Amino acid sequence: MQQSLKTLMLTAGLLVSPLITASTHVQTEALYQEHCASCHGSDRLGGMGPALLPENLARLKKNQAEQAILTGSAATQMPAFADTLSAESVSALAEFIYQPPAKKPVWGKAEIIASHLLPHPVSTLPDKPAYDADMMNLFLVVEIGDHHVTLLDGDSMAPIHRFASRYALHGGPKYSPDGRFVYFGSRDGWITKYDLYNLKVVAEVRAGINMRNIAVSADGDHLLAANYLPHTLVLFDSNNLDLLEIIPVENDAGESSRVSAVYAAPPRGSFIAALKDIPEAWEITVENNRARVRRMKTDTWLDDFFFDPGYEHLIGAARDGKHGLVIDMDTGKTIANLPLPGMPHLGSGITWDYKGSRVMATPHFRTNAVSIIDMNTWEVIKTLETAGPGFFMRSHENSRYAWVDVFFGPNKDKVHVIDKQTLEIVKTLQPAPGKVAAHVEFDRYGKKLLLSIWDEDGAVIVYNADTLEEEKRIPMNKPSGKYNVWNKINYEEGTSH
Ligand code: DHE
Repeated sequence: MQQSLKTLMLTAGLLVSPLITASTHVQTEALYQEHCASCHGSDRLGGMGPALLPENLARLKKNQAEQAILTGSAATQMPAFADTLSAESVSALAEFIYQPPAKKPVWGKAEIIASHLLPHPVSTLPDKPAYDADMMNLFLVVEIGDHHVTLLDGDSMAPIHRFASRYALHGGPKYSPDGRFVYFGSRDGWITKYDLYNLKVVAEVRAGINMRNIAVSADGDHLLAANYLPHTLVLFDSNNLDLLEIIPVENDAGESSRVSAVYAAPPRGSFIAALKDIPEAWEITVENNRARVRRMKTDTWLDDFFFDPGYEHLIGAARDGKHGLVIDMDTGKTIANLPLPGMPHLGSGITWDYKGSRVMATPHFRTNAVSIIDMNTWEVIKTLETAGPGFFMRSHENSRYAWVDVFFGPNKDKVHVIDKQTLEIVKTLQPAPGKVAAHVEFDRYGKKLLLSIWDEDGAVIVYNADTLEEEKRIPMNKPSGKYNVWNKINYEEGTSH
């Protein structure tokens, strides 16, 4: 957003002006209602702008919130208030939005149904692609810098289309089994169903106030949303996102829990949910559009999940960050305890064949390490030292390499390439010094891959997966995840599911 000279001088403290100043809570609330409520909702639950509640703002520092109020937010409708509000009012407003609301926010059946939008119902759309491309080798790139998504042709690596998304998408978008539709989830609870044939939004619905992620059933018929706020799982018919059921998440004693994440378990025809505040993992099956919950009590609170390819075992990260538990999905019993000391990020784990055995590898949030685990013996067979804690790991069945980023710390601009047969780091790349390089996704053949330069002035870099040479840079606004249709719908072993 362009800043006026006056705005710049006010921000720099070079100009003093008789601006509106709020000195009491009541005045601040009045300021909020006057200047913010039209976009962010009078109850702060969000509207055209994001929700302004403490849970939803956990990832935004207060000084960043103040800056956004003063100067606006680039590439959004958020205007600058430096010409209207005094520094004290800006601080008071920032303080105000981090306070819990006086009345506990409600997001139940009525709110969900009222939020439902159907701009282009499936039945009104032609069922042929409106453009020429290998529909199985498309990539979606989520650009979190200005909340957009770019559709890339995976053969030519050229952008086909770019469209606005809901605010702050998080988690992997999920494709329908035929790859035609994609479902996005936003941290504010919005689910968007998008038609890749016609480049149109089919339906949208808001499942919660603060949502973690969504999962689509293996048959494509149902979608389940995992919420932090309220403590619910919400089941939808995936066709037009009609609400089917709200599942309250609580234990036998009636204590409720946030849902950390929900996953589809295709071979079991079920969903698995990780609960944040109750030591239980839930398996949910849907019959006649009704959810049936099977509870597995666990020895401790488990957060981040990974599954073996047959979904016979669940591997969960213990909340203390010091180990992982392997749970037999049929008996619900813990069968192994893995020493994973640095808060493993199991959600981005991958598997491959190593000397006749299936191994899984996971980076860690708190340790400079990648752990490689034999999935038959459940032993850690190698701990690779990395240049810092990592976030995402990726490979492809046809590639001899696995890629892991160094997301945190002074080496955040580096990416390691691991040889899957020697289990050694064979190359470390630093494609854009000073800028985070993270999250890789391969094309359907495992021949090329995309890496994000995670910056507003960033890019997606195309590499040759064999020579590891850079082929192309496509400028993008803070690209985060990339998702290849073929890899995702075929549950490719090197990608997230
Ligand atoms: Fe994520 C996936 C949890 C912070 C970007 N993240 C996931 C998933 C979970 C998760 C459970 C798998 C869901 C799925 O794909 O359906 N993420 C968490 C956290 O608990 C954590 C650490 C804290 C939080 O505030 O939520 C967290 N995540 C982040 C970020 O800070 C990232 C880097 C930037 C952002 O957009 O918020 C981030 N998470 C991602 C991405 C995926 C993801 C890009 C999808 C990865 C994939 O390849 O599928």
